[in-house]
Amino acid sequence: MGKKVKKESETPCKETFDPLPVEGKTPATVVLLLSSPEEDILIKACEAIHTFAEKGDENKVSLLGLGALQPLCQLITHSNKLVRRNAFMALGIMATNSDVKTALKKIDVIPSIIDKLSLEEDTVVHEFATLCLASLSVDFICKVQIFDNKGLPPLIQLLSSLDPDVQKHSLEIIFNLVQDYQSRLAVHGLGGIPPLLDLLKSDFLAIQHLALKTLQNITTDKDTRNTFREEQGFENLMDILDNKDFTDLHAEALQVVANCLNDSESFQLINKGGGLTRLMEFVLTPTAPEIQSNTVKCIARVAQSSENRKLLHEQDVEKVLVELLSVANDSVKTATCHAVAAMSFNLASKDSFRDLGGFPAVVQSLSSESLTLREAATQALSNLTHNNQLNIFAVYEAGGHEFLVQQLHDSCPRTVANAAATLGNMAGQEVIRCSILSYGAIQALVEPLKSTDTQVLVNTTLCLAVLACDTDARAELQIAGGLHPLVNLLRSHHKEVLYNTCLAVNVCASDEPNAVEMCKYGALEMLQEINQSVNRRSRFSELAMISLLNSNLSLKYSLTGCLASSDIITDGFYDTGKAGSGQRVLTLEELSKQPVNQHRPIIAVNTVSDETGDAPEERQSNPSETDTSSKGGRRTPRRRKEDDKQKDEAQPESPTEKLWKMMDDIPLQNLVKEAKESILPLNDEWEQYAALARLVSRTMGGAVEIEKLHKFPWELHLSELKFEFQSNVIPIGIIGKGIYCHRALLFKCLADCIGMSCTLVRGEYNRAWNEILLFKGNPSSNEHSSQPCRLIVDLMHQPGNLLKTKTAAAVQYQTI
Ligand SMILES: *[C@@H]1O[C@H](CO)[C@@H](O)[C@H](O)[C@H]1NC(C)=O
Ligand SMILES: *[C@@H]1O[C@H](CO)[C@@H](O)[C@H](O)[C@H]1NC(C)=O
Ligand SMILES: *[C@@H]1O[C@H](CO)[C@@H](O)[C@H](O)[C@H]1NC(C)=O
Ligand SMILES: *[C@@H]1O[C@H](CO)[C@@H](O)[C@H](O)[C@H]1NC(C)=O
Ligand SMILES: *[C@@H]1O[C@H](CO)[C@@H](O)[C@H](O)[C@H]1NC(C)=O
Ligand SMILES: *[C@@H]1O[C@H](CO)[C@@H](O)[C@H](O)[C@H]1NC(C)=O
Ligand SMILES: CC(=O)N[C@H]1CO[C@H](CO)[C@@H](O)[C@@H]1O
Repeated sequence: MGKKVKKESETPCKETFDPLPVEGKTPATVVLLLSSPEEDILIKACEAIHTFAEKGDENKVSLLGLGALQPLCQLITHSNKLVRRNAFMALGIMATNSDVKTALKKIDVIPSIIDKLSLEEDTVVHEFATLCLASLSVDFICKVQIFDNKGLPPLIQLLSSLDPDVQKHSLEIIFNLVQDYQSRLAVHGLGGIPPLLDLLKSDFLAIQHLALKTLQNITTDKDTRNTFREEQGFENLMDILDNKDFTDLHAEALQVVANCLNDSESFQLINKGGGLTRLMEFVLTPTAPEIQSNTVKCIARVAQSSENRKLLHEQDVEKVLVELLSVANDSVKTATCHAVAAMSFNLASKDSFRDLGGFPAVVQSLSSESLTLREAATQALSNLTHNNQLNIFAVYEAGGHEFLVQQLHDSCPRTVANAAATLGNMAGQEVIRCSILSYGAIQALVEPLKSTDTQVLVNTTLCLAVLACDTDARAELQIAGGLHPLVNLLRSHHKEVLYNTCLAVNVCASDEPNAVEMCKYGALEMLQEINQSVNRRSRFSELAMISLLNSNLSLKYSLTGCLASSDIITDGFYDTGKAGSGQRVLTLEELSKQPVNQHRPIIAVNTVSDETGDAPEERQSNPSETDTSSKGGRRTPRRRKEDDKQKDEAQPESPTEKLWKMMDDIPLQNLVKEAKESILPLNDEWEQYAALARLVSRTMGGAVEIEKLHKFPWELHLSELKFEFQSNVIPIGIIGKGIYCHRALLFKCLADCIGMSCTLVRGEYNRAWNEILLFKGNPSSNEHSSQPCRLIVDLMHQPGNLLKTKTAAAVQYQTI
């Protein structure tokens, strides 16, 4: 404590008197004397107890056991001044013992003690009354009692006592009290600030410390700060900061300054008096790290307001900050990173920081042992790289992205969140994105995706959405098992998390394997649910759902059993039947390579031959390729590999043929041609649909009476085709006998090819149908209303019949 050493409680007995009358008596007898009716005896008994208690804790405890406490608590209110005083001396000393304290709490003594804090009382009474309260005031209940019994006003008065012990004890009580909200707010209103400021000039270091700590607590309140300013609090603090003899107090004084700097008024005040320049000088003079870090805290506080940031920037605060980053103390660096983050709301400051070469030091901090430093450094980087290309490249050049990827494994959620935000900022640049990915960012993001911390989730999902612009990244995410946790986040009820997750799902769905896997985890169902909630639905949830499905109609049909009229079937479409839940929908290539099995065939659509895009006529004119047999419109397609017998030879084809190709479907090409030629010219829409229906029906075995359906040998036919082509995949055009599901698919396929419009809906038990939308009225009547009419196309029983939805006929067509 340097030269100023607090005067420890010297012999408190300021007036001597003869202890003889109780000398030689046992403590038990003395305690009994406390009930004496004679004041002289009481005075002496109290004094003897004080003396005895002062000798040690054992004595205090034994006095407690002898029942000294109760009478003493009464004697402190005795009408005789000397009795009161001596009783307080005894009680004050005893109360420093924790057993006594515990016993004392059970006696309702606090009101009587507070009562004796009035200025009429003797200084000695003040000293021991406050000593007693100081002991008690560490306890929460006692604090409340002191407050409720209006203890603060007399205690604040006693801060100006001439006796340093009274000052110190009162200050201790007040410090304990202001740990709680209500007292913290009360002190300034009770005139506590001026005496506290006076105590900053005390000759006793302990008192100065306590006064600063108390100020530090109470200046968290805005009104208190206003009073503090009005009472020249700043000038007092600056005097301390300017005084080299007070270095021990600087760190605490700076804490108070930091609190006050939350108000722009304080900042103006401190700046007007040249305080800012002084702070900057202060921070650069090599001092204790605690002082440096507290000064930077002041700067960070100042930087909370945009005007202040401008001023700080004009004063080249960035230069100071960059220098501080090289101080070899983690506390200093941490505080500096916080200040940098705060300053980076100022755009010019962000640039200065880069121009001054600040990035390498921040990046270096990422590999520090200190958790808080890493957190602060990632925070600074996240702010500095926000919307700032040059800073992004500066971090990249300093190798920051590699360390940031490592931070994604950090145990501190805020660090992870900040690192993810920074990487997200950086990944917009392709070069950087590739480099980030090369350090395993995708793998590192998988764990954070399972976090329960909202901020982590917000930032990692966004980061993922940016990184997943890269095809390889998406593949990597799948391999790393990231799609499942990502899809799980679709359950989130946090707006931003959900929003970003949808964004990421949307990007990831651009690869079919990913889309398929995400569907497997229930992404579609969840998105459908989200789409039903007004609160949860967003532009991105719809986008995500659409891209999941529309990137792949085969998948959509398989999973949802429904294609809208806007879903246009194209070549490569295939119908695997209804996908079992959790079952992966295999690719057409995979399916066609499977050995022939007993399951229903996969029906594939392919209207083109390999080399040229269309012109089926030309092909048809080549007799070796087409063999249109008459029976049931049955047509034989040309095999892709030209000739069955030369399968082996066909395998090592030219290198340009690496890609697996679908079997050509000449009959389908012919059907498309026929539809175009015979149906499009019809000028009534009803008639067009009916004609198309008849064409489809004719192709697949003609009308079948509902009663004879079970005799219609479509299953045998399909088995034969599978056997004939040694494939589970059957091109739709070669099917000569098909029922609802095959016909509806062909109908949809032809309609889409020639620009007519219909849906395709799968029902149970091989049912499927097409729904069309036509305006009311039929060819025979001229009554056309503007009311559109939903119709089911009969392709089976009375082909060409258009059945109004929900009618008995339609329902019968749709169900068994
Ligand atoms: C009061 O200040 C002390 C440091 O002097 C600090 O440890 C304590 O947490 C503060 N209390 C409150 C409630 O702010
Ligand atoms: C100062 O403001 C910051 C944020 O602006 C806040 O976190 C802090 O608690 C405030 N401090 C005081 C002492 O009011
Ligand atoms: C850094 O400074 C803090 C005070 O701000 C101090 O507590 C700590 O011991 C210092 N660390 C080192 C390594 O010097
Ligand atoms: C990332 O998380 C931090 C909290 O750690 C938050 O302050 C910040 O706004 C987040 N960034 C983005 C881009 O959402
Ligand atoms: C989402 O819901 C809206 C309103 O219910 C609906 O119009 C839209 O078609 C739905 N989107 C998808 C993709 O299902
Ligand atoms: C649809 O998804 C399946 C299953 O992954 C895939 O095999 C097929 O190539 C995709 N087809 C289209 C047209 O997107
Ligand atoms: C744009 C940006 O990232 N702002 C952050 C900068 O740092 C502060 C904390 O100092 C955050 O609260 C901001 O969100």
